[in-house]
Amino acid sequence: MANRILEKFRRGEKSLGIFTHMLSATAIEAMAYTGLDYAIIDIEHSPIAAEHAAELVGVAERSGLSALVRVDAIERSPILKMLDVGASGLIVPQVESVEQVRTLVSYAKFAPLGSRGYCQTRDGGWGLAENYAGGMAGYMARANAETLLIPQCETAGCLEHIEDIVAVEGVDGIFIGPFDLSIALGIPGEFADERHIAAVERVRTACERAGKLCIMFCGDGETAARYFAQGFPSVTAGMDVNVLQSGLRKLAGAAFA
Ligand code: 3PY
Ligand code: MG
Repeated sequence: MANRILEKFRRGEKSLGIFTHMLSATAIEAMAYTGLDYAIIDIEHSPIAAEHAAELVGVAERSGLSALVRVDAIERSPILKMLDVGASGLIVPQVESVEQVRTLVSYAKFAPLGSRGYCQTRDGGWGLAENYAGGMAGYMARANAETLLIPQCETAGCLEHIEDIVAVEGVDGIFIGPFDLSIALGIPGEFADERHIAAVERVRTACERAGKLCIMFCGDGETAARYFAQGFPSVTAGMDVNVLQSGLRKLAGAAFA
């Protein structure tokens, strides 16, 4: 399936996604009817592990949503596994330095950009999918261009070096983690604090200047609209569990009113 976030970014259009923590194929299938562009399968902050994530990537892509995976370590194995099962991109948390980002590129991108290990996998239909039309070299070039590698900016180190990090070839964009970033700034949860606002805008500007994607995280649609207006090309608005809770609270509130 086409990478909807990337296609929209290239066309100058905005994309909207959500994290999924629900360990549920049905939840992802339901999301596909709502106007969302992508789901992020969150291995970092949920009990979802690699095998389950592989299933959910397939469900999302078959349902018409692009599937990103947030991995839980800067290590070769989780990076490779999630790319090999066909994720449209990876979000990598807790990045601190340019060196770590170069290591990530080496795991996630094929030569000549990196040294991603090669095998025929689900990502290319085990050699039979349309992304193999140009043979092995064509597949590798296409994977490098179409699969997103997106470090998170949510540590003091990443913020300090953001302009250098976003300039690394093979980095396709940055995902801002406002919660951890606020902790790193010593102002937990204070998103209206001018230091937090300045940090977020610094990351957005660095991405814009580098011509790369910048994804902001927030908790609801109204805040997402404000970030779109600020110039973010993509916003991830909350988690499926929270949306379910708020819908059910509203329902219960109305029922017992
Ligand atoms: C953060 O806000 O720290 C995130 O990682 C968003 O999930
Ligand atoms: Mg975080």
